[in-house]
Amino acid sequence: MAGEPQADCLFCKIVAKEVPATVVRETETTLAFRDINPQAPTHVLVIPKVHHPDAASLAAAEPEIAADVLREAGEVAAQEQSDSYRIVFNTGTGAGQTVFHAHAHVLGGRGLQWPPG
Ligand code: DGP
Repeated sequence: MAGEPQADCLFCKIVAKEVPATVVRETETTLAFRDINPQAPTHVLVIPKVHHPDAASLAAAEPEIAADVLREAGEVAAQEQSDSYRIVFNTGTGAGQTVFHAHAHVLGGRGLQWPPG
């Protein structure tokens, strides 16, 4: 069922504390932890605790939680003292999505080029 934990989902396992992660923020609905392969001095993933495969699916099914993810992304940037930062939602394998549990990348702490690759 939509939103239910998936046994084969890495980020559901991080939510369940079955896989360790360096958590920087946690709310009732979200978890923020450092990316294992950081692409910038600040590289934090903000995820909903509920399982949806990507950001648009989350927003369609549970818009309040999608808003929680966005708000927490801003809180992470503030906590990391990044006043300029980027929020990225890779969607689909062609865009580089490798984990099919909705997540925002919060990138900051260095200059970020536009357009991205
Ligand atoms: P994406 O490629 O957009 O699906 O982003 C998935 C990110 O998840 C990627 O930047 C690397 C990160 N990642 C993968 N496995 C782990 C893990 O076990 N722990 C943590 N903290 N991050 C992970």
